[in-house]
Amino acid sequence: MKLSLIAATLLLSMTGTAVARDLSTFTLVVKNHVYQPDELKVPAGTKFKLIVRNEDPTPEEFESTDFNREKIVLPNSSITVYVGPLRAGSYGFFGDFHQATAQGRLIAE
Ligand SMILES: [Cu+2]
Repeated sequence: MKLSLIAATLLLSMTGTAVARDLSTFTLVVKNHVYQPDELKVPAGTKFKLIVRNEDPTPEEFESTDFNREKIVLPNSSITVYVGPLRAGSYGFFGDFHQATAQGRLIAE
């Protein structure tokens, strides 16, 4: 990814942190290069917190073009991303380093 994108992502993360305290939190786990769950229900119309934990011995990159996030998850580590508010609908995400298997969706409702 481009440096400007990294900067923008960092900025988004930081502005997210200020209001993070009361947000609903959801967790995704990457294991064997597969997201568990691969379909996650989230609330529409409100911001929420997503924790992505990588239980593989290799790095992954949590990425979504649908809700515009991209963040490296080191082996045996977690990241936090702030998402939303989303309109009701289905939003794909994937693991950029293992796209053949690491695919999932957020279902906002
Ligand atoms: Cu990427």
